[in-house]
Amino acid sequence: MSVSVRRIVTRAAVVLGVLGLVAGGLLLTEAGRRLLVGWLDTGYSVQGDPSDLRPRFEGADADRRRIDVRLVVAAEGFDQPVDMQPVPGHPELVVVLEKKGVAWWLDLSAGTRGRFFEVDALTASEQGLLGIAFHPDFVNNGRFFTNHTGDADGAERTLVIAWRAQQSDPRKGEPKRGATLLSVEQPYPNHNAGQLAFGPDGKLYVGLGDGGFKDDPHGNGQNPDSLLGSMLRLDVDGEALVPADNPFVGRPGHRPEIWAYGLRNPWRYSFAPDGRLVVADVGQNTTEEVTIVGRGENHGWAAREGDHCFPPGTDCPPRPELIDPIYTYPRSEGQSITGGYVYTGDEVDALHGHYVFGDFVTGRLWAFELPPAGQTVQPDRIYALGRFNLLPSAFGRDGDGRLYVVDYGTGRLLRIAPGA
Ligand SMILES: [Ca+2]
Repeated sequence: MSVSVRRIVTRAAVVLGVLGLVAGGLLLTEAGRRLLVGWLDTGYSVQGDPSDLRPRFEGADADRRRIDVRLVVAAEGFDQPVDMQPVPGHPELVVVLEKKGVAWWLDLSAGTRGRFFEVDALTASEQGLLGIAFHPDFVNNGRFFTNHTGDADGAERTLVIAWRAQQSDPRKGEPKRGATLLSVEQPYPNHNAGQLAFGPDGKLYVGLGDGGFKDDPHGNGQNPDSLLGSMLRLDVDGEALVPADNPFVGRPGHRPEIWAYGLRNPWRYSFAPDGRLVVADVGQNTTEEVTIVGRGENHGWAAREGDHCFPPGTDCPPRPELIDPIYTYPRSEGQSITGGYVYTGDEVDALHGHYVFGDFVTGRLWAFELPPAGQTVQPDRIYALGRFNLLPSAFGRDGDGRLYVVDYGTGRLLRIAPGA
């Protein structure tokens, strides 16, 4: 090899090496950034023109059966909205939460809105004002509950607060903040979950993620002595916060608040009309999942991610006691599942009785009928609604059961309407 050729080869190797380092660094940075700050604060923005609301059917969706819908802008101008809940007793009213700590009432018929209340929320990463649930008897007692991350006793905590509205109407005056029902220290700013939901049993279900950061470093998912990585069940009406019939009451090494555990980040969940608790659990490396959560169950994280061994590629012993999801999807389809609701409205006939959900990162929406107990969703039973130019942080319902996508990216509420 001549000197000049050797020089060229050496230079080429150096250039390739530098390029490799740069590429590796970017990958590391991107991966690290996602894991450190979480999806809600990654600077993710809507891909494509947000005014174009036509669905696209790409990748696996191209071969799926479709349900023909269109998205109709029902409201806009919210700042990083993360939850939308109907106000009991007022079919035209919903409450919309902004991550930074502001709750708005919105009259969907009149198009009017106003500030309902505020909390002093931490807002880094996946922190914020993240969930609200109205008491099943809100029309008589004005009670509701919020979930936010705040600073208490010098620590970052998930706080579940009891409130009482005036005259059971968010439009009439400031609600009164009451007791702190739950205060759980958060080791990292991500994986706080955030939803609150009342079950058909009248109990309040509080999902908690594993606490962060990645790989569940404290082993919270598989530790029933930690509230993190669990679904909690609380009694907001009785003398005691913990229902006597919770599965782990009186069992040593288990927190009695826990209904089920082994969850990574149950960001959004809901109760189906048949009473089953449908949880969308956000994955880490390979798999997003929908799972039905029952009493006393272990859902596997971080021994499993979805229905695979974790870490990926490892061999893990069979553990029949771990509950597998009913549906999973891979990274090629999305990176952060947003759970929705079983559709009970009569606006979109084809969606009736289908669980509608989506992916925060890719803006894809899907639907399926919940399978019978113990069964999974068959591949030919998943319907594509399409991929849209939005970041669905949540789904919401109005008083008539119509369904909305909460778009974190542009601050819009988009009603799912029949296709044109
Ligand atoms: Ca956390």
